[in-house]
Amino acid sequence: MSRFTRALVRLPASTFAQGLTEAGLGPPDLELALAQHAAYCEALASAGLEVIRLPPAPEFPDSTFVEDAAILTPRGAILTRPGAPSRAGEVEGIAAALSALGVDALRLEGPGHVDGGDVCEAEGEVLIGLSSRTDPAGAEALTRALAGLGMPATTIDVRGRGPALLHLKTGLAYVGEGRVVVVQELADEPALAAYERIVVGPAEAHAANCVRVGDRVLMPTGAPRLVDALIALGLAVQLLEISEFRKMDGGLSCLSLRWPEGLAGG
Ligand code: CIR
Repeated sequence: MSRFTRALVRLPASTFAQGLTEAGLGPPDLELALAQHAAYCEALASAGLEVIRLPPAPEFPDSTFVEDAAILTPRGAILTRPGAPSRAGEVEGIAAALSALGVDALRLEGPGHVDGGDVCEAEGEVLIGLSSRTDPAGAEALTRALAGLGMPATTIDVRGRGPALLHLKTGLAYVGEGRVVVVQELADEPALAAYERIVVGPAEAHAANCVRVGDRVLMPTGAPRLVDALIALGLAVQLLEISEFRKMDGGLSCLSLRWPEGLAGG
């Protein structure tokens, strides 16, 4: 499992409420979103990461969800081709930020689409979700690009696996030591057979999008059973309130691009 040295984030913009969402949880409060984002950044910093904050990009309402625009691996970075047309333009800003930080990212070839939220680096392999955003052509292009970096990939189809799975990582997180947190819909996925699966029930499904950073797992509030399960495994848990991001279909992982040790510029 990669250790992370830095995290790249982008502050929510004034247009945040105009982003894509199917959550049906009502409009987000920007002031509260900014406060929750600040707490998220503090949690990353207290886990030992250098946090690099990009300014808001109001022309892209969803641009605070930086994870979807690039994939950072210990062997190199890859820019995505987001599946939602309104988000395609986010990639250039992330490319420029990465370049300024010493990372020359590869570009995916071909017509396919990939969102970073569908890409999960686990133990020695990269899991790629096929979703409403990442299509087979995109997954194939990404698999080729990862192979060029010496990283094998496995594809998991999350389409039709529960209405809430926007991305693979909406329902799955790699938390280290060969363990994944998964929603029930992915619990019996053959591609995950080699992993110890920590299954979250429907009432806590939102917490399957959690993030292991350093010695702790960052997790959204409202999932006490999962907290107990992780603590029982010897993991430390830090809870964060991300209600305003959930209103826009976002989770904890989407809010940062985490820099694996070994990646240039780290
Ligand atoms: C979108 O629909 O693209 C944004 N409103 C939410 C993106 C969340 N990103 C992620 O799960 N990786």
